[in-house]
Amino acid sequence: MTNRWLMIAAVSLGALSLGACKEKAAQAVESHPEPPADKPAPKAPDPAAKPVESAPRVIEIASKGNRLEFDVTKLTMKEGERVKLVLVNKATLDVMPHNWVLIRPGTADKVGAAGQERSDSDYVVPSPDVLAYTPVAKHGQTVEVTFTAPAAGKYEYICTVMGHWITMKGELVVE
Ligand SMILES: [Cu+2]
Repeated sequence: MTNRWLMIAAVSLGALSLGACKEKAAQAVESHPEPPADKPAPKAPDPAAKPVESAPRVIEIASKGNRLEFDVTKLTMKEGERVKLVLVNKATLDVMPHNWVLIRPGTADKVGAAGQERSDSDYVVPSPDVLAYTPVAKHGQTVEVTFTAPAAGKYEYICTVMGHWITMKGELVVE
């Protein structure tokens, strides 16, 4: 009998101490949370770093709904200025793709005629008359081109898609 009681006592004690151990372990985890993952300290700006080239000025221009016109027909830039020209095609018809092509003055017919059927190359045939151009934007799409404004003077911009340049045009003045 005595032995049996001892055994029961021992087993109970074991169970108790096991439970206590588990509790302790749980407490240990709670009171000693994982150290935070190593995060690199935020870098202070390096005074010796080269100045970042300033962001280009963003100029937005759009088609006038389904009309063959730009909503802005006169732009002004400063010579040497970096510009990001953003073209939004607001047409709702899928037969109305557009682009924005900056050209030397007086070359609209020449550049327009050269590119009007060239759907394979954004309706543009590069030449010295073409100073900058966006890819073609389908209806609802937005395209852009970043370039440096040319020497002071007057320029023209047109859409060269399928004859649009007859009415889809504007003037750029570079000061
Ligand atoms: Cu167009």
